[in-house]
Amino acid sequence: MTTVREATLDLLRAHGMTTIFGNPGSTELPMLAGFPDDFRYVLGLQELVVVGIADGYAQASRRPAHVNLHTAPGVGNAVGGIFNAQANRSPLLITAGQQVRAQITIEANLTNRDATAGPQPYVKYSHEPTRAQDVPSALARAILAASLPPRGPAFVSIPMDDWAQEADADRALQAARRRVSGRAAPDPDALAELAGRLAGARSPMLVAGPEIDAAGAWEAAVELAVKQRLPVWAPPATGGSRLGFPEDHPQFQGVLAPAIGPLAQMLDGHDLVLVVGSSVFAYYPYLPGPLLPEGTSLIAITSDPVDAARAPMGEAIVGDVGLALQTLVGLVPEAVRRRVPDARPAPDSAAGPAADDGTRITGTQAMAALAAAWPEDAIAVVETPSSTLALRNRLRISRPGSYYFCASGGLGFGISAAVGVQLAQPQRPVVCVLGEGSAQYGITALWTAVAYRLPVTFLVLRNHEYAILKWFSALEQVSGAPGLDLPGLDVAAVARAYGMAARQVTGTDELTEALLQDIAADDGPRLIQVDVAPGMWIE
Ligand SMILES: Cc1ncc(C[n+]2csc(CCOP(=O)(O)OP(=O)(O)O)c2C)c(N)n1
Repeated sequence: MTTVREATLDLLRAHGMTTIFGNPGSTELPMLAGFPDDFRYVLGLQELVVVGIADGYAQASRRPAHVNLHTAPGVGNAVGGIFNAQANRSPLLITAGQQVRAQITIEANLTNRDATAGPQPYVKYSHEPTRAQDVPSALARAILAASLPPRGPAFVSIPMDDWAQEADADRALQAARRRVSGRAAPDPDALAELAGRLAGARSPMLVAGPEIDAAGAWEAAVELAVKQRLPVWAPPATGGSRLGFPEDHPQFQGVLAPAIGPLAQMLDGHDLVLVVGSSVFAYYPYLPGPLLPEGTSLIAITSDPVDAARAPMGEAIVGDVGLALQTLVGLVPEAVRRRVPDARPAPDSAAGPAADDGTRITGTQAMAALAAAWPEDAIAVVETPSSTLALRNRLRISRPGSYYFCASGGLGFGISAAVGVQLAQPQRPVVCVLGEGSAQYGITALWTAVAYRLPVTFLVLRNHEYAILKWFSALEQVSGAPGLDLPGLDVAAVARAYGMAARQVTGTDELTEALLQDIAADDGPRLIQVDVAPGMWIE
């Protein structure tokens, strides 16, 4: 007899999903019993972190990842991470344990009441099979739903007595064999019309979004920009989970402002704005103004029909952004008369004046030190709110798959995702840049980095406050808000308690030296903490 558990393991093998990211409880033990040798279990110590690790792994491997959660309280802890994963378009199969079927109606302890409602509305599919025999089919559907564009998490709740039941062998086999391709080509007529409009535009520009990276389409984006002499912008950093274009390219102009009024001003003078692989737009905060300048048209290409319908302005073409870019490159003529925009000036290597008392550097100086130590093949995982723009400007990342940021703004992503990215990309150095406040939300993932000897370098910028919230306070004309200071947090000490080599450094020279050493080391994770002055660091 084939059990539901055996059929499920075969299904996961058929999808190459032999890594399970989890935090176990009693309701998951029957699934994990006699854990097979060809599977790997990656333990996270709290569910937000488990989802974040899987999110990083799924993005950096471009493959669906399996998260296994404890019943109701585990799913509850995970919801922030699930929210992040849907914004990041991470394909996650999320399973959770449940009471035995005979005790669900009487709501015995640990019953996950209305289990399918828990992760809503952030999952693409949420189901608790009505029969044990349907578990493999439900999981197959969840894997396919998660993997189809727009990618995202899908959830299945599984009563703990289902695993030992006899599977429906035929259904399970058919479920394991299913494959669905989701790379849909955009309407060729719409692309042909767009190519004509691009060619005829006086001053078109390209906004290159995160989906280009997820689709492996950097090359086509560069070809289109070069052939059409387009100035290229990144969408607002708020939604920029990945980079869609080399930021050291001479045609790259910078990152768009995140608010309605200032963003529209940056589009001024362009008659056609082509947005590829980005939502239109991840606005925050609210600074009103017209959505588009007079005389500017906007056309977005996205694989997400919901995003296409939701956008507040412009036209949209739905389809795979890689296929769209390749087709457009073939259709558009070489633009000859258009002026190629000037490259952005290189950042000042002196990185500006020192901060006040000599013991603290600026965020800009910290990012300049990071740039000085940056190996070309390194990957940045970023959760440093007041220094994100300085990081982008200083690193000017030139390779695809080298930048991960949480598109939803939910904290707890950084440390966890860095662990997942390093698991997916063991050959590349991973550097995780954190604010000391942000670090606390995913802090237990430091333990996972130690336990699995993952050579991530964590850089903590400590400014003793929630600097970005003070910046927002000024913007929102709020004064006297409590809870914005963080005196005395020592992330290096916490890291040491988790068994990680960690040190405090002072000044840019010490910081650069420490980064060079720790990024080169490959015997496990290291953490460097440096004191920075509070402020918003952009240059
Ligand atoms: C889960 C979650 N809780 C709260 C917030 C609100 N929040 C946004 S930025 C921030 C402060 C981050 O502080 P820190 O990492 O020290 O960075 P800094 O602003 O000082 O650069 C907070 C609390 C959030 N984004 N996500």
